[in-house]
Amino acid sequence: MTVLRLRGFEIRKQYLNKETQKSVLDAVRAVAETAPVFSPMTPYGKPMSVRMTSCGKFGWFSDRSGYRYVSAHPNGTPWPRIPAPILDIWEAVSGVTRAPDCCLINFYGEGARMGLHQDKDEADFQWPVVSVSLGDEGLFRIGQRTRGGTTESLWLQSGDVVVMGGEARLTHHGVDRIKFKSSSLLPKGGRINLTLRVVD
Ligand SMILES: O=C(O)CCC(=O)C(=O)O
Ligand SMILES: [Mn+2]
Repeated sequence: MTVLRLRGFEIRKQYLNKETQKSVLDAVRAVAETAPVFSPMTPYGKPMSVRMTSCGKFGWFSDRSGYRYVSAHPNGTPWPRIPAPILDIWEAVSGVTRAPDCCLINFYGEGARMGLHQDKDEADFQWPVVSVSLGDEGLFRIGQRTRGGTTESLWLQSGDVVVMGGEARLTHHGVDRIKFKSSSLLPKGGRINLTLRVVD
């Protein structure tokens, strides 16, 4: 395992071994059984290309009224608990003692992407966001705290864990594209990214 630092992002390459990736994947599948993935509508009225669901006290949601955290899935059921194998990763790398209260699960199928954005719907930016990548490689782009300016990109692979904290907590980031079927973890292809957050 190597640790890269890019604009304050701490990138732990190959942090999760294959076996752990599989147990995290099983945990994600169990969450998606109670809380199925859906395509959130952007406030601009276009569905996002990334499909999402969440677990924890809060889940991320978006529609015409904007981006926000909500305490139930759009189908009305409370979000499932964050499974232990996912909490273990936060405990090991976040550097904080408070537990996360949201794990956003993003599923990128072929052609899905996520534009440059800041994670800024949480109450307190002293808490880091921890990101876990599974499945196909994704081209992760890192910008600046303010909009515009230069960016740097790197490929995130299955098992990579990124800690976005400190000076990097409000840095713009996004996923330009995935290399569909570049990993064998998901037999049908696709990329899963988990972000663990402290919301309230
Ligand atoms: O998919 C990724 O690597 C990043 C996801 C992300 O930035 C988010 O969900 O806010
Ligand atoms: Mn983000």
